[in-house]
Amino acid sequence: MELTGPWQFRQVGAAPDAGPPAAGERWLPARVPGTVHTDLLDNGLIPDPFWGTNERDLQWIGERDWEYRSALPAADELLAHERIDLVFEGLDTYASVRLNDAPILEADNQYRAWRVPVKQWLHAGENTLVVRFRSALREGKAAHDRLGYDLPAPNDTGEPRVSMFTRKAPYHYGWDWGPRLVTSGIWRPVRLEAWDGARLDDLHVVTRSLSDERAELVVEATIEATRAAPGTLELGLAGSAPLARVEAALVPGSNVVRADLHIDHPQLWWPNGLGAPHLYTIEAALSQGSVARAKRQLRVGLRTLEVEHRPDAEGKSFRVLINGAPVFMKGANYIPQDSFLPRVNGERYERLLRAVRAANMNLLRVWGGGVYEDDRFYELCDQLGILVWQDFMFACSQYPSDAAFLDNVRQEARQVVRRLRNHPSLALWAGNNENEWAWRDWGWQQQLTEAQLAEQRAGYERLFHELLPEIVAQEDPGRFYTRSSPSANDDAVAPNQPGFGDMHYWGVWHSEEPYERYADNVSRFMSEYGFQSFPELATIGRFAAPEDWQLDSEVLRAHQRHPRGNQLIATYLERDFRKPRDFESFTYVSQVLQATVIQFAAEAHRRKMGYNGGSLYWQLDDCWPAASWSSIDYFGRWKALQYYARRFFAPVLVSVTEEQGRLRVYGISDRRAPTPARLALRLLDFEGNVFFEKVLDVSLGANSSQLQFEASAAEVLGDRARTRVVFAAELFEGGQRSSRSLFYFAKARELELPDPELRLERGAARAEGTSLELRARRLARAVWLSSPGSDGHFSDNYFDLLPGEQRSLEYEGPPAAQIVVRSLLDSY
Ligand code: BMA
Repeated sequence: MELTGPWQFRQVGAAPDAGPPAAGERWLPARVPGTVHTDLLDNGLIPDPFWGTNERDLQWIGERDWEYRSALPAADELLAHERIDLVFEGLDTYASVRLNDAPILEADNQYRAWRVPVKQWLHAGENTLVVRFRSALREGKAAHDRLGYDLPAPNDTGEPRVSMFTRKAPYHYGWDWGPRLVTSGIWRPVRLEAWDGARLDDLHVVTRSLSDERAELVVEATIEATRAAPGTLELGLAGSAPLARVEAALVPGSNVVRADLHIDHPQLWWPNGLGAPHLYTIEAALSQGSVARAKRQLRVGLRTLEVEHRPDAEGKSFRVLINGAPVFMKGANYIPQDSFLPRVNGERYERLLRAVRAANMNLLRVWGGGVYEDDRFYELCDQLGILVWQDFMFACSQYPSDAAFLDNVRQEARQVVRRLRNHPSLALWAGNNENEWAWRDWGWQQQLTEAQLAEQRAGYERLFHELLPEIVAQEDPGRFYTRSSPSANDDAVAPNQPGFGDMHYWGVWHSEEPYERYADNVSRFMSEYGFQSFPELATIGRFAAPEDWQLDSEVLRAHQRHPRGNQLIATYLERDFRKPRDFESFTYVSQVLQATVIQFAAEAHRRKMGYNGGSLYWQLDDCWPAASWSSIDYFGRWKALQYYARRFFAPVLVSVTEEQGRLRVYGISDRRAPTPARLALRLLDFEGNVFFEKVLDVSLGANSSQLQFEASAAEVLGDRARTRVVFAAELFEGGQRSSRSLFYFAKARELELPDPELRLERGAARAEGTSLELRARRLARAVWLSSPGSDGHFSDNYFDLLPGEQRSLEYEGPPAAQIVVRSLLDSY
């Protein structure tokens, strides 16, 4: 029985310190799952925290204590059960729970679930459940004072920084892409579970061996029993005869029952792009005598997955092998989709993960500054063939390591590993985000005394080199654990050292290096690199009034959390593009710039496949509407980068470079078998005159990047001006174009772009949308379709059209929407 309410909430204790009109101690309607912030918002007591600079005035919420209550009706029928458990899937964070005034639980970890047997406190009729939250900021401050010195956490915008003391999403305390909104509340579902005799606590499915002929599985069931009695566990595949039946003599408490299963001629699970992500549904039924006790369904995928991370001639590898063969990982870093997590519903998960699949990605990294995601997230990843690199939730901070803290983390890790280990999408565990690198290179050690240093170093090792890998080895044996990202997992090798393990490369952006440097900074797995942009006006309009639509307005600055963000965008923009004529043009060019830069990096990474095992840009999504590194904004709108990603992560890619005067064309394929293709090369001017043409029959090697054509750039160009021509390389398979690269010999700002004379024709409007035909008379750079005032999605956007080219598109949105088409020429 899920306890959805009605719930009420109130602030605890008066709020003597001035500040805004506090909610007072009145009981008000609340939502569970929910947060205090969203409940205050729903009651009209605070303005939208994302609007304008409102965030600043709402800091008091995180400093107060809050209380939730609900009446819990208990019918005789419920009370007749032998056991009644109250289960909280998540409490944010320091919570004292009372049932009919009896203290039943003290919680102190947002990431843990809590199960409390409550039958003894329940009575017939109405029961009162009260959850009181103490301010995480005050609790953190007390822990800070007990430690007696500051721990580094550069993204925490508080004073002092206390986020590391609380097992709560680090990004709630502020980040360089997100606001500081320190929530509390019952953030995941609460339920009552009534049962008798025995219940299925957990199922763990392990693939023992896998071949085309046969899959051998072991299912390990954890069963909680109330008394000594026999139990029967039956396992089968949905819709077919049982595969195994085990009789067990259950003892009171926890029991582990094992069963072997096999599946003949199994269908394998493949990540996106390589095959279907086939799932089997395993059904488990627990009974005692003729009484059914519990039933559970579990969807499993059969695949082998290995992370190869071993010393070699070039350093230390880092690549993923699936079903025996290396697979290049293409994807992005994922952050929580909202500052207020319970707002992320199934539809938002589905929309985002479908966009990930559409962009030809096969892996997301669930970054360590957020949360272990909802089950829904991993289920969708299983279904869509998206692998998950799962960080433990530690990021860019030094953490305490006292016994209580470590014990809390141990419980958290055990729970989360058990919860996620059955997902075929789960690829690997990582201890933390950037803590190893930060400890070494960010000046943290200089902030500490000798004694503090020794204490912190030992604590770090205890947590990330011992505790977490031990839990993974016990609960999820065989799954790869890397102690940090980036890391070479070797004390003698610095994290981020080229050639050794994964790399976060931030020379471009943070160090202002030209983006061409991406090509010289490819390591064994590129787990982070990124570049910011602004969202489109429709999104900006949701947090700023038109009079604030300028870069230096207070509101725009409040929605740019990287201290030098706007300046960096401007610096890079000037290097490559002409000065945008107005604010909207600026937002558009910022997106084209971001997409151009990240495409350059991702192609360089893919050209080095084999040596390099993957490319994950920073970052996929946003937790609020703002300027950031994301490719999809808070409202789900695709930025230019998301469209570009679909092209640069395509299974087959043609990539063109000019290096030391040599023009090189690479054919890149992720396919499992060699692919015959036709490579068509042309040099043309912006009017469509062709000066060079060549067609080659090529074979794209399986899972490889190969040089397919090379010539002197000067020879190809002849006497044509670099600013007036484009080199088009296209790959065709069976007459169908699978990839195209348009290579320009000059920066966008130097190109002498003619008026493309874009012509848009609309087909008949249908309920789902409208077909469009777009034609360019001359070359059109970065064509941008938009539908001001109505929120539609274009099947493709932000693309170049060659002279005379026509493109069919679909517009999904209101049939009567106005559609505007522009190109780079219109931006200056
Ligand atoms: C990386 C991430 C984040 C951060 C991003 C942009 O290092 O791990 O901490 O948001 O850079 O600065």
